Amino acid sequence: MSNYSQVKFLTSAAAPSQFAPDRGREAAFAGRSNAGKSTAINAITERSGLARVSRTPGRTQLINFFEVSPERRLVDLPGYGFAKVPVMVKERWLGLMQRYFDERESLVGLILIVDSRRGLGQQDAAMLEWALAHGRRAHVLLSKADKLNRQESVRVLRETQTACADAAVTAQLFSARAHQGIEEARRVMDEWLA
Ligand SMILES: Nc1nc2c(ncn2[C@@H]2O[C@H](COP(=O)(O)OP(=O)(O)O)[C@@H](O)[C@H]2O)c(=O)[nH]1
Ligand SMILES: [Mg+2]
Repeated sequence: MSNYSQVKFLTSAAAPSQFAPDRGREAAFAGRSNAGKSTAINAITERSGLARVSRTPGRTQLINFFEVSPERRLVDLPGYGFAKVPVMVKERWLGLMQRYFDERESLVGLILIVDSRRGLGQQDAAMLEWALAHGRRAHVLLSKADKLNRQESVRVLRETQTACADAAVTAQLFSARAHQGIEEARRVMDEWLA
């Protein structure tokens, strides 16, 4: 059993006043809608229903806080990049993310979920910059790696590592479906939350 299987839902926040108390350490998960973020959180925690896997991307506009142990948290950030989302919703998302990254002292690192078939996009790069701007760590999970053959997966990993080399961002291949890279992701989080 991993450290993460005892994780409990704490609270959902639509505004900074609703954030969980800013104490201890937390790791946040972000990614484009449909990148596989909920599936990754469920695989890492071995809790299939913890983060809802949705077929309607872009719906969640809440920050969800989960407690791993006292003063250790996982944070599920709302997805981005969904074209059909109204401008109002996008602006609200931007405002909420800005406040979270600017003010959150307990945020140690960002786990960024990127669909391995798409690779790192502009908004993904912006998320990484936001995280790193305040001296946090960042680690990229190249998700759905089961959809790529070996040659393709090696190439996307190398491209991502090259793109992130200056910024001290680490990256790995990940597949919830093939149970690939789950231990590697847990080890990164263990280090951040220790
Ligand atoms: N093949 C494959 N599909 C995946 C994997 N992880 C997620 N998916 C699929 O990708 C879609 C979006 O997943 P979800 O976790 O809801 O993405 P989120 O919007 O980023 O939270 C769903 O249809 C999942 O079944 C994976 O490791 N392999
Ligand atoms: Mg989701």
